Amino acid sequence: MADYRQMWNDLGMDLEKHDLLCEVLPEAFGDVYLSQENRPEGMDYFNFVVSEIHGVRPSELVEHQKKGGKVFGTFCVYVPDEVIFAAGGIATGLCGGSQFWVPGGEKVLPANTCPLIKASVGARLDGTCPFFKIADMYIGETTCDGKKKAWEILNQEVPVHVMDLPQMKRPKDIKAWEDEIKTLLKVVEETTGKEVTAATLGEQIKVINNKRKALARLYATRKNFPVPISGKDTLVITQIAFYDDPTRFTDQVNKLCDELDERIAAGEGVFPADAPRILITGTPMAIPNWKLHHCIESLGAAVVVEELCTGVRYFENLVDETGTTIDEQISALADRYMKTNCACFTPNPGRIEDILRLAKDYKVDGVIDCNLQFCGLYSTESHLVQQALKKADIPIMHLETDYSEQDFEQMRTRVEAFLEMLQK
Ligand code: BJ8
Repeated sequence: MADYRQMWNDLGMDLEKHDLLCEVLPEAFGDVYLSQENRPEGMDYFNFVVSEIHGVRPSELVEHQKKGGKVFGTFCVYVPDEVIFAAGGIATGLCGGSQFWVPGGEKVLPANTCPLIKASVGARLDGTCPFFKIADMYIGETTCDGKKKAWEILNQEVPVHVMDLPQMKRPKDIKAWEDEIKTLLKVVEETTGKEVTAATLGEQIKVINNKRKALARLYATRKNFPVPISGKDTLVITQIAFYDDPTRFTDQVNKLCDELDERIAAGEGVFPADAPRILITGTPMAIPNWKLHHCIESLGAAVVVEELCTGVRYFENLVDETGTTIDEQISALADRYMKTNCACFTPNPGRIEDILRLAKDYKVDGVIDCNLQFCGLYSTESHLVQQALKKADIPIMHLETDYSEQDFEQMRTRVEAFLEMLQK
């Protein structure tokens, strides 16, 4: 990695502690990613972005701030990036996916809080992630209890604007989300000092839709036999989507897809055509959480699709681009975002319908429903997910895990048994 110490120092980071993270990350990436065979050449860009994760993009964000720009950190796929970019801001995903940050979060949070929240709070309080330090404002949401309370703690460090996400999908709830987006627009305008116009918002709706289209194209390549790209590679690309420059990212994904199209035409893949095909559903996998994918794929099965926020929930459904006024555009944004099916909604039949549809479209052999420990929403919804899949005669296994490596062998044994069962 190039030398970014001056920047980290200027950001007030804990350099000594951060050095420890810089030591382990490349090794983990090497073990999980670079050890794969026959990877597409188009992965080079994404390898580079991960290898310089705390340097390349953070320096761009700092440059943006030097020119008077503002950076907004987000934690959920319901927060519309379009509005932030339209006001001249930059949105960057902040969810923490490493065990490294968990102890820092546990200093202020109950131990029985989900690791995603503990890691996110720990990354900020410990000063070991430049993204958390750079963001001028965090945008929270009222999705789960743990997050709601975490915003109050983080607000002592950095301004947090919380969007009140309705938890049902009646017309009045969609209207309420529209109002929340309008409030966000005002808050962002006040922070950046730039007005959002129908022209800038329309332009950013197109930019983010193009990113969604590129990801949809990438995922569609995985419907093929043999699958031309690993689940691990697709996961890291999706994780990068949360913080990379959207236009550059879209170009790189499309370039990779051109290569994947050639592979498909030549019948080339990364797993044998008869490798078991797995769909993963459950809680999001924030970077650098690659644990389950690594476990499944090192056992010879292919992860071909994810019903996750770091999966299809991030890019399915486009925003209608025909609105010509800000009100029309915000209504289109509310419609699109409220189509996402998170377990924080009640009832949430759309998620089960999505899983069944994806299982069919990607011709999966089995589903692994995996939630992070202490996520009451997804672990409770798992009952209904398992019921529906059993009814549809689709093999399913439920797993609960955290960010540590302690349960890796146990996870491996269970996944192995599940894969054997699929091959009988
Ligand atoms: S849309 S999944 S990103 S809320 S933090 S709910 S794991 S206990 S992340 Fe999420 Fe938005 Fe929904 Fe997606 Fe559970 Fe942990 Fe809460 Fe979590």
